[in-house]
Amino acid sequence: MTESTPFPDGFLWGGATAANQIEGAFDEGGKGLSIQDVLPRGILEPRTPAPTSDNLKQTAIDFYHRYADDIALFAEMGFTVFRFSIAWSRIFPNGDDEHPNEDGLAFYDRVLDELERHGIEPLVTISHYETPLAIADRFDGWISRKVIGLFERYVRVLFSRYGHRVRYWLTFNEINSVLHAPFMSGGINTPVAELSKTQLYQAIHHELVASALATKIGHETNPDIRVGCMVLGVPVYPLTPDPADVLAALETDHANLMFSDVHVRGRYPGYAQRYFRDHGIELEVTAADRELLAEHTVDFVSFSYYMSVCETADPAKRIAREGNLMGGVANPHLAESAWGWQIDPGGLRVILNQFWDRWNKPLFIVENGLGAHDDLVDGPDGPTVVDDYRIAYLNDHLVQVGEAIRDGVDVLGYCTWGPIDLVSASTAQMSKRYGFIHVDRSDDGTGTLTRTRKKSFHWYADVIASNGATLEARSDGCGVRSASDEPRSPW
Ligand code: BGP
Repeated sequence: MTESTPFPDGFLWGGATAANQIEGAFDEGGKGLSIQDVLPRGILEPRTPAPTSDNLKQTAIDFYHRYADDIALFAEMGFTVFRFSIAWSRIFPNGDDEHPNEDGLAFYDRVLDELERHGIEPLVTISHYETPLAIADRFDGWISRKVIGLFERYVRVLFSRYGHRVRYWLTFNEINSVLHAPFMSGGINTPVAELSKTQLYQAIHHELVASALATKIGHETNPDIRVGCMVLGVPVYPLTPDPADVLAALETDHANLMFSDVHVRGRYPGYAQRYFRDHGIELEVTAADRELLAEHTVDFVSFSYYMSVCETADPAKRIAREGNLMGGVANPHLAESAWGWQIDPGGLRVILNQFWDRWNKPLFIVENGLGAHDDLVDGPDGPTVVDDYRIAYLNDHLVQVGEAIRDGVDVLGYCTWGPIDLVSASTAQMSKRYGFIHVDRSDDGTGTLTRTRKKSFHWYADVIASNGATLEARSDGCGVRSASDEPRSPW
């Protein structure tokens, strides 16, 4: 850290993606189907019985064939980390195959070669909303304990193949999202209306045990490996100071925090045990499960951050908002994106402090970004997108990361979501764009897939080159004040 920037030397700067949202080549190289192949409209509509050709993810942005050029663009921005996921169905096309698919493994060797060539640290998500479809169809996803064994087989292959060249691993993307999207997040085929709480929490328990098992195998493979959990990070504010609202916010918080509490502390917290008792949830938890959870806790906590939500105990005030899976009650103080996601840079500082105070584990922001409509225009140096709105969003969030670092929070790094335009998870659109790099593809599937640098591309390159010194604390950027104009001090 220097006077001009709070970001420590070695802070990891980069971007994050998921296989199903970028790779395409859905049936190439021996790949099997995944649950994403039957979600052509994202999570908002139910799955289809079989794959349909209107699914943009079948081609996505063709990273499978264009990875070398895309990684070169990331390197041009100065990335020091790139988060991507491995498609489980590329490695085990049917989920329970006896041997892994060598073509699938070789693809990720090539991706890692390219990252190494550019000195970019890989950050690998083992399971990012892309469970092999056969596991959903034959076992009802994570409801079945058998899936722990299938996951173990997959994880052992990944660590033995890549464990000496990948240091940072994440087990399940946004593991707490299974509460809101059981099929996408947990491969659970049973419709939500028929899914009992016991089934849902049994599936969650199996994922938590599988995550601990992956941590164990990672550490045994290579003691330098660092395994993190990955949660949907959402600060929950009471809608009003009414103590009933404060308690409602605490309960929503608990429902989310339980996942990282188990990952970090190695056991179910008291409030979770009470919830299970109060709701007649009886889980099958073996002595071996308990031991795995207790002994193989994570090295760091990673999370996505897009928004905060409000909570209230008053049903009349529950005005729902579209949101990143969690929805939530609208906050009257915040603006929102074109997709109704409320924008709250200060919430990122809040959650960084909350997580640090709670667990004292290094934190990694592995997703943050603005989904927006972009227009390609002619600039002095050729086509571009003048995405000042994206620059403002990212600037203001990064300023808050800096504030949290000044607060003493240990932050390993920051990845924007979708450094290159990709297919949206919730709506399966191309037009919901996050990237620094524009990809010529429309929602109807037309387009040349040409890559074009946006204005934000050059902005992020400067941020990285200066290790954050070029970030600007803007007056409307939320909650950044100098000590002299502090309006009040609680100290
Ligand atoms: C997170 C997912 C990502 C990503 C992001 C943005 O929940 O981990 O896969 O897609 O949200 O969401 P969306 O694509 O729906 O805009």
